[in-house]
Amino acid sequence: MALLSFERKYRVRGGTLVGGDLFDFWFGPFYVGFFGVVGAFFTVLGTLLVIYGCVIDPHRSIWQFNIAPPDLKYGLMFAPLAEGGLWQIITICAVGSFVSWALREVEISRKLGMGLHVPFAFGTAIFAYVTLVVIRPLLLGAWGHGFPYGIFSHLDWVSNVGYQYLHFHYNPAHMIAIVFFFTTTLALAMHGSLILSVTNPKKGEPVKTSEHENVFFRDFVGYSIGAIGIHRLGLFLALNAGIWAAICILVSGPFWARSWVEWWNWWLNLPFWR
Ligand code: UQ2
Repeated sequence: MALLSFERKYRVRGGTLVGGDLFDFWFGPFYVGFFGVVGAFFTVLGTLLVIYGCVIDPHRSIWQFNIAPPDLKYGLMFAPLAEGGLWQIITICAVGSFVSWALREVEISRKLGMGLHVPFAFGTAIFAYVTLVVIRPLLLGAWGHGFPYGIFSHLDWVSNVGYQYLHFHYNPAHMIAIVFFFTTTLALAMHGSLILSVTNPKKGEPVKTSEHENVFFRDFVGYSIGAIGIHRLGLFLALNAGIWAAICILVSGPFWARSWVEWWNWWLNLPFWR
């Protein structure tokens, strides 16, 4: 894709976190930077190892390929390559790749004198993944508690771990996470549809303004959160979806090892029912 004429103006030097101006250059439209190089290394190595893992797991359809974490007996040690070691190296590559991507976002934001909201938001998604495959397995004492890399296999893992706690939907942090996921889609549907509606007037009429956006919602629900407000709300909702998703699986096992249905006994045991 061709570089737009005004884009060159924003190709400013500096803002790097490491390496000074060693990797401070662009490859076509893409900023490289130290973390572009490190990220590319982990991405290429990780992808090749996933392909290798699929090749040594023969006679299966693409849906059934599986790169499993080590058996629980290996605890927190390195496992042989074909017995979960591959999963361990792929996990290191994935975390290295995601974190590099986030830090490259930081460098670009610093170059442009912007806030760090974008890398911060992506960091929340990384936190949710790291919680699943690093923090929770560490707290439970075995890498075998990580989830397997495969289409069906990771679905089976989610189902099995859910039933391990009898009924995962009774997990209060899971409930909160779901509410944030749903509210995020509500907010984006409201915002996306509102913006498209004001920018698509009848033929010959001018595009409507933010006044129309405010008035619509004041007429409709008696309140408008505002043009910046809806974006603050959206970021808040989306970050909380990821944060509570991480919390709900983190507490399952390390902090509550029984049925999530039982957890609600505190409600039945309140003194005023007696
Ligand atoms: C709004 C506004 C926007 C919007 C939207 C609203 C002009 C262009 C969608 C309306 C948002 C409200 C009423 C808050 C909804 C609350 C939740 C928890 C979903 O006022 O300002 O900017 O896009």
